[in-house]
Amino acid sequence: MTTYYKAINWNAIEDIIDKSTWEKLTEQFWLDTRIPLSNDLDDWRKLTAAEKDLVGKVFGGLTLLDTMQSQSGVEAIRGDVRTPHEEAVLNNIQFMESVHAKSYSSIFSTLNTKSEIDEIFEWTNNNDYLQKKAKIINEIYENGAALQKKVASTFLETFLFYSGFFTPLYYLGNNKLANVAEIIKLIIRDESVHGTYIGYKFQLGFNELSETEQEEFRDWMYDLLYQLYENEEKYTETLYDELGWTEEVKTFLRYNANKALMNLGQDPLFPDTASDVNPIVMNGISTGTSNHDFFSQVGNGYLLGNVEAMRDEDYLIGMK
Ligand code: MN3
Ligand code: MN3
Repeated sequence: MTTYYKAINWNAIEDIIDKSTWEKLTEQFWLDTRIPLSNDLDDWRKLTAAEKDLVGKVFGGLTLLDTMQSQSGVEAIRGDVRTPHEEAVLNNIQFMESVHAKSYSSIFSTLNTKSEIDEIFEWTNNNDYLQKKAKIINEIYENGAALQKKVASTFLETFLFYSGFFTPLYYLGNNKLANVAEIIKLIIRDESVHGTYIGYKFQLGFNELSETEQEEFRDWMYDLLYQLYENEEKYTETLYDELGWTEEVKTFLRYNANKALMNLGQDPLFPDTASDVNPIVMNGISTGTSNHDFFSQVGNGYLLGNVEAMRDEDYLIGMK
């Protein structure tokens, strides 16, 4: 038997979502080094010790999650691609996960001393709730079926990050730490595309299951989400009780858990909607760079799906 090695042909697209996602992701490429973080130092000095401690811990937790996505998260779903273009999109996603993980270190090196940074990483690498969420997700990445891995990835991207994102968005809404928040908004913009894309690929596979299989899978998926949510509640309490923000953060978590289910084409689990979330935080999400909701402008359909097929004329425009 001869093995044929196949060259990727971007002129024979099997799934237009691969192409439009590639274009979206490359268009919104960014690097942490281009954000003037030191402009936030005046704001930083005015925060209380408890607030500074919170900021360090939420970014420590986010660093752990983005590290995981850049290392095992993308690798876990790479083996199950449906098209060669999907793998190219995953390459982009994986690199950006490394940019995300690195960007928190840029924030630390601007705001914190060397010994504070060491303490943050020590805390992150030993916090029970953080370690538990990393373990739950990673075990699915290692041992789960193809569709289960995509669910784990989408839950992480569209839900588990938000206990951490709440803090910088809250400060942004209060006109504080604007450059730190700019980085977070760029990350959220990326995660929004990642969650939608992987959720879309999930739906293609899910729709191929029989009704009984779908029902069984749904039970597993909702159990997992609830297990993660319970852990997230405890994590939120340890972080936010001291400042009295816990209940607001939990509302934000439930709202984002529903968005994760929406990305997977499923019904919401919680009654919370955008109007229940602290408007200061929603405002932080929707201003400036951020395009957080650009996929949901058309309900739970995909704006990506509205992309018009390219015609021959489109390719000729730039050549005239
Ligand atoms: Mn990321
Ligand atoms: Mn991501």
